[in-house]
Amino acid sequence: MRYFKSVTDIGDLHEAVREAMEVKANRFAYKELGKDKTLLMIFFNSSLRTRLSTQKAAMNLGMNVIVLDVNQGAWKLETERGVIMDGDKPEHLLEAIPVMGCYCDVIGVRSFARFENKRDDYEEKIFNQFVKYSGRPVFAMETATVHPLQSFADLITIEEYKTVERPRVVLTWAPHPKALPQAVPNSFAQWMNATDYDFVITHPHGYELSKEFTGNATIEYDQDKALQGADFVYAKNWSAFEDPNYGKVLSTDRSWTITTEKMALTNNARFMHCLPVRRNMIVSDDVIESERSIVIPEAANREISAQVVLKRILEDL
Ligand code: AN0
Ligand code: CP
Repeated sequence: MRYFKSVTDIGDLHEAVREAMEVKANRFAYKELGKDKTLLMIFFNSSLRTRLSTQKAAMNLGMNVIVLDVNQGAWKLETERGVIMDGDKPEHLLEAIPVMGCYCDVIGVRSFARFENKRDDYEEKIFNQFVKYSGRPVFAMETATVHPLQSFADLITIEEYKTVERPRVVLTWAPHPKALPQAVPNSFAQWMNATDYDFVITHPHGYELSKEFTGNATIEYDQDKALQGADFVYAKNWSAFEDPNYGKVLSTDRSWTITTEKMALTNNARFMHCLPVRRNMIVSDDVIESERSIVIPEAANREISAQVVLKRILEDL
């Protein structure tokens, strides 16, 4: 594998999950694979899980790891071509990227949607410049539009916890005070559509996601109806995608918060969230602390999804 961004980059999902289980059962089996190879992780945005789990995965494979927080300690980067650089940004991404490529063998990039220009976000301007100019394999650690390491971990988790062959998986919007990217729900929809699960998305009017990711998934505007019979409830906030509201918060309606009453509508569902989560906005204390909540094993599987991706990249170096 040279790039990891879309569900199609991972190929057959049954095979990917099988490999994930194998890695999970023996995570040090491939510690020679990454010997003398360096992973560079570049963060334009904050992270707890992605940072720790991806570094751990790389160490399991015997790799060296360098982490760069672009906004803390590195030069501020200009990302637009043609700008007269007389402002507060001393370095251009077009030099910085090939320089970064000199010091590593594999690059992971986290660069969220900026909500300044929808076209730039959805054309993945930043991620694609790393692909084009670094000369290295590049994988997404949440880009402007997708978070595939999260979705892969989510898939592994559902496979581990499902009790029926074809579970009903409900992705529900939930309220949040600040505008969040669509990357997590976009990827989740893309990956769920690639399975044979019964997949439903529920959100208030105005929160429609890009068809590029939701495809033919069922959209149900009535959350209570959507939750009926659910085996997994996957909560997430996202900001509006459709123009003219791109990147805006249209509602903080707390009747969409996942509570014990909402979970009672389901088929004794498991509760999932990628984390970080704002309690009593997205989900009540009771639900996230309940025995049906699997947010911690879900986060633990981030190490596994990252390790499968890094393993495949190393195998093809
Ligand atoms: C980010 C988001 O919603 O995309 C990262 C989630 C993994 N969340 C926040 O910024 C709170
Ligand atoms: N779920 C996730 O990606 O968390 P972080 O933003 O903490 O990395």
